[in-house]
Amino acid sequence: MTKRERSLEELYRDDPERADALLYNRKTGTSRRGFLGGAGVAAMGAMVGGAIPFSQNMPAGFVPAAFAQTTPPAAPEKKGPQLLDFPGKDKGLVVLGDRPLVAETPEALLDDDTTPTSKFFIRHNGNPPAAAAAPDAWKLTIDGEVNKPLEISLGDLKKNYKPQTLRMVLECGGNGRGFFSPTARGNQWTNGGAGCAEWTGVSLADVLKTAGVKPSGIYTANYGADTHLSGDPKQVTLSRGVRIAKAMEPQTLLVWAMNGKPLENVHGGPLRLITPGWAGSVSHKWITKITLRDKEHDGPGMTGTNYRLTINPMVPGAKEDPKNFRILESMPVRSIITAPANGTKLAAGTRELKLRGASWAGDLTVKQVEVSVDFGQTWVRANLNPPKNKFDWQRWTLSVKVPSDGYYEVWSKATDSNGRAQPHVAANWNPQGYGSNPFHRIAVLIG
Ligand SMILES: Nc1nc2c(c(=O)[nH]1)N[C@H]1C(S)=C(S)[C@@H](COP(=O)(O)O)O[C@H]1N2
Ligand SMILES: [Mo]
Repeated sequence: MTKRERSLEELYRDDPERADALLYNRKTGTSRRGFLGGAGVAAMGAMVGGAIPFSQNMPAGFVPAAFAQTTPPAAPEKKGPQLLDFPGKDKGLVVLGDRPLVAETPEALLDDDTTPTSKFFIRHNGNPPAAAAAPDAWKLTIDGEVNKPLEISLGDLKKNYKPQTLRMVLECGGNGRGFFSPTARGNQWTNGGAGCAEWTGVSLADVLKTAGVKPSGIYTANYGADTHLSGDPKQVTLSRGVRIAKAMEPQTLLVWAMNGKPLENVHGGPLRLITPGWAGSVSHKWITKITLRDKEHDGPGMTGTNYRLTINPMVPGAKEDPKNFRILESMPVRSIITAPANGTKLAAGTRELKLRGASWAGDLTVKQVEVSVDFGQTWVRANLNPPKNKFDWQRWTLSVKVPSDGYYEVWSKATDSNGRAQPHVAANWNPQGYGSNPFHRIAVLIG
């Protein structure tokens, strides 16, 4: 790669519109409207490492997946992603923050039907408590708008209620945030703030029935044993809740086991809530208390622009109108390509790509997943598995033909059961970057 091409690549990262204009103007010397051609294609090909068979479909201002910034380094001074070093965790997880610890799972590590605990993402907001010495003695309190406040041990939860095991997606509310332009505040997740594990526990609804929720109990408030980063014991790290209807869904579980093993401390063990389909922050870890409230909860994480989407689109950076926000509840539809990995090089002469992936859609199911290898001109429908149970993800597979050696991008796009598809780029910008679910794109080089 020549010096000039390298700096063009840098320009692409910083200012794709200008980089694109440069490439295009080399041929036409005029406006950059239309398609990339001639010298522009050659320069782009040199950057991505091969001829681009479908270059005529590349739109202006397009940043190739080969050097789109998909895993931003946590520390700007470090080149490339910072990898996680944590007992029991895969070394391929990418650290987005170390105080509190936040780590995501690159898409290619989400290739298992059930995400192994070793590959499951981590999102702490405060300091986790010490691992419980006697898990079954862990106590959960239910109080507030109930007839009979209760305190129950984990041991009694296991004994007195009917356990069930469900495979369900847990996804951080900020998943996809890193795709927003301009940058939104918070951890710059790509698609890896999600995983799908087997969770064992009891329905929260069954326990709430014992306590007898009064008609005035319309919202929950969750509290856990982690402490505030400041060290101030009076400050609460995170306290979110949900409308009573979601709390009462049979799949909203008090969980003590993950993938058949006692729930690890890092994932909220010995006891956590899993509120599937909704932003991960309502799946409280190290849970100690659920208070029933007679109004929407207002704990840390519930107010301002926290876990909120805009009602009408806003101009990035404009003054925030509190009336224009609503709480993020169900997560939007998403698909990922889990094989091959982004940047895979295949032998010359390869004419078929064997693809695998996953897709999910919050409270909904996925109706279809489509794949394009020609920058979106044509789409092919993937084979899509049904979910094993409600809130499970749906794995997909597809074999696609390619006409020649060169640089390809594989794009995946899922559509939910209400007919909503993933957008081309992150849409509906909001200050804290929720709801970003653009197509997943990977680069593949043949020859
Ligand atoms: N007590 C407590 N629960 C919590 C959090 C937390 O910081 N403290 N983080 C939440 C967020 S934002 C997410 S995305 C999930 C992450 O769960 P995991 O670390 O097991 O992947 O836990 C949620 N539950
Ligand atoms: Mo999260």
